[in-house]
Amino acid sequence: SGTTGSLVAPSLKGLGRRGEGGGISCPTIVSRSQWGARPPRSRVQLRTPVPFVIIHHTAGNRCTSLASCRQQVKGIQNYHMDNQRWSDIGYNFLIGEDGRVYEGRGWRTVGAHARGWNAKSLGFSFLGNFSNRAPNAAALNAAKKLIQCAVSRGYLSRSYTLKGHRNVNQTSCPGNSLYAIIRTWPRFKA
Ligand SMILES: *[C@@H]1O[C@H](CO)[C@@H](O)[C@H](O)[C@H]1NC(C)=O
Ligand SMILES: CC(=O)N[C@H]1CO[C@H](CO)[C@@H](O)[C@@H]1O
Ligand SMILES: [Zn+2]
Repeated sequence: SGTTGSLVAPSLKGLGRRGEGGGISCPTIVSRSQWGARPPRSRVQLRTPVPFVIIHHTAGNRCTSLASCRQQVKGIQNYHMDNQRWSDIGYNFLIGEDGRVYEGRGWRTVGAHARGWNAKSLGFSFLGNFSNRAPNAAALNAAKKLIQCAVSRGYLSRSYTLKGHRNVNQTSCPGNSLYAIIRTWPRFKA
């Protein structure tokens, strides 16, 4: 529709084609400039490859299109920077039910997503509340590809351990329904 077209800048061309991303198994990654990120106040470099990947949910609204996921991600960045007073959006990457991955702090910057674990992990967060409902197949596939992508690009150790946020802190994150799924994935260890 015209409304959607007006929200999609020329630099977003190509994002409609899934499966691109430069690597064998990398999902489509919407860069910070493509979703309209604010610059971070500061950055601490992540020492890679890290041994852990930690899965979260945002516990907010779900999104199933590029336009609605961009709005969600912008809102989360504003909340983390303005209310939490963090230097940037907390997560390394976010995953939408549009099947796309949204770059947060990215591969090379320490996140703010799991206290005590940020410097040794990548934090991936599904956009939505997955307490009573599982993410759709597009989001689950994008997350699995993102993990493979992290290994193939050398940011995540080949012998990595997968965890849910609740495994490292007192929280319901990433929601019961999503947690029940990730605990069946390769290399999960509570
Ligand atoms: C997530 O969903 C559960 C179940 O519907 C609900 O109890 C909880 O309050 C929701 N979380 C937030 C942050 O809205
Ligand atoms: C061990 C650990 O990381 N504990 C933290 C869990 O989260 C609460 C706040 O939600 C912190 O206060 C703890 O330090
Ligand atoms: Zn979490």
